[in-house]
Amino acid sequence: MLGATRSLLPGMIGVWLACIATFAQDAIKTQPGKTLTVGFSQIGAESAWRTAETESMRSEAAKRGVNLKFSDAQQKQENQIKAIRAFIAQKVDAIILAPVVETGWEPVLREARKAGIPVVLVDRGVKVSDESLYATLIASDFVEEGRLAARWLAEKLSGQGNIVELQGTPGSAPALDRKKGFEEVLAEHPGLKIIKSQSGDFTRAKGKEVMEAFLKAEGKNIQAVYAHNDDMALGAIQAIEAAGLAPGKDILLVSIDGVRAAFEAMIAGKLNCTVECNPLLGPPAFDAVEKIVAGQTLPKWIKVTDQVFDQSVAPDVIESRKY
Ligand code: GYE
Repeated sequence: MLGATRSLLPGMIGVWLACIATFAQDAIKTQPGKTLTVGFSQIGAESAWRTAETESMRSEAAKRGVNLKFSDAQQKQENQIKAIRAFIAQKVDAIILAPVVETGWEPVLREARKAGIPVVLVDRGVKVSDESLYATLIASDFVEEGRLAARWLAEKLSGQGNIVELQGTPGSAPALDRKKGFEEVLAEHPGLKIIKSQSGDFTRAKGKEVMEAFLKAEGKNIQAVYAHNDDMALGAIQAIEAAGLAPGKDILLVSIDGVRAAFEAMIAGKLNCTVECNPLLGPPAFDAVEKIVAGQTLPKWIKVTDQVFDQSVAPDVIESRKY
């Protein structure tokens, strides 16, 4: 038995040496100073928020001399999976992924890991059984954003009123979490009720369409709109005006993102409040990529902090807004 182990030893040492050589090669591949090639799988261009995020990624990559491979998935997970596979085939140094929905990523993330390519998640999270499948997530706390919106509305309505909800893309982290946080606070206010709730897919056009249907069904029964993003609130404003009602007065509106158009709508008195969600993720995303390729381990969630803005502060802050 002992003899057999002894005779295996030289072979095992050979395997160890081969492993060390592979690790060393990986280290050479990602040495500082070398131009990094990074694949970015973006969801699409559904909102002003997302356009700002894309722009932040592109300009930060250019600033740092990163060779950025950009892919727009037109809101489809299958396109994102294809893009990730293409990035793996091209042997990029890292992949940045803004995942459209939370589930269904495990197989492709395993493929990236097998190829030794780190994945940085930006803006939306994923549900996976093994968190080591991604290096870090850089995103806001969407549950907290939902709570902030609900607290603002509860105070404004003195705890009484019917709310309609425009949800984001079904199955996406911001839609699920913004609903969850909002409902959590609503549970403390029995006089506040969500009487209708439907997805407007984070777009202005769908927000308008769904709000038209809500107004048809409920009319003056609606005291407030909670929209999971500004674009849908802006669409809802159009529907409310078309129905002969005054947005911001007859029906209050609170939404999330804090894009420039939301500040303009607040100044015009049509939107009441926006909870900021910062899309300028280029700098933290490339900081993360650079640290990971240099061998550092990052926290699993790098939290982006946000604040609440309502009509009373909008005129003073609009000029300082960066997106
Ligand atoms: O709020 C919305 C969008 O994932 C945080 O996606 C992002 C959301 C953002 O299109 O406008």
